Amino acid sequence: MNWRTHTDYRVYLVTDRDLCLGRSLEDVTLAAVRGGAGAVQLREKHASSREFLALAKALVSRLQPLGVPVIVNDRADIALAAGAAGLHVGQSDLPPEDARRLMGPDAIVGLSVETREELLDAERFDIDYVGLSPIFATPTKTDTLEPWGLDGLRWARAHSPLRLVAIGGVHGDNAADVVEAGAHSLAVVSEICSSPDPENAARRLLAAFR
Ligand code: TZP
Ligand code: MG
Repeated sequence: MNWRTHTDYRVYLVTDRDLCLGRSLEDVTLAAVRGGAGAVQLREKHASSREFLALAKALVSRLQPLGVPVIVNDRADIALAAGAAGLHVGQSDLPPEDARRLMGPDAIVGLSVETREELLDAERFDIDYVGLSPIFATPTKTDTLEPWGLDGLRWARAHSPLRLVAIGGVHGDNAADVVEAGAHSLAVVSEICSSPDPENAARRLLAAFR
């Protein structure tokens, strides 16, 4: 499986176990994949390394045989040890060139960008996508800069050749507007993790592309 050429990013689930309403991450993630999520980022802000690795290995063994890459947030060591398909880094994490060197030429590497300058600068890296963060203000992550908004997203699409992953405040009812403004991918936490029906939540997001 060549993850860099075959991944379907249209619905990109970013996990938060605290928002899963008591259900297991595996159950929520598998339901999302049944609904059409084509990429999953494992994002753990409080887990120990051991716990993070165990979660990553579990998701890799369940998802990657289905053709869905597991992209680990921030931790190249966990991504490599788990055999994950990729790594996602932010502006204060491992620099993208080091992330690429560690992960190798075939891994997915994604980068968060919060400003127009960071977006334009990202073109010099060998990365698979940029996460435009945040599109809208969201209670899920509050330590963010000014939201891009739909106008900022349109500007990004007009000024960057990179694959644009829209994240932050994306929900079923605004998904079509976000796609229309230029997003190649809808990345969501709460819309899927906190949905009573994660499968249907993913399906509804996917429908925004038609
Ligand atoms: N990065 C930028 S916004 C965000 C992350 C991880 C949280 C998105 O969460 P939600 O619930 O989809 O708004
Ligand atoms: Mg980070």
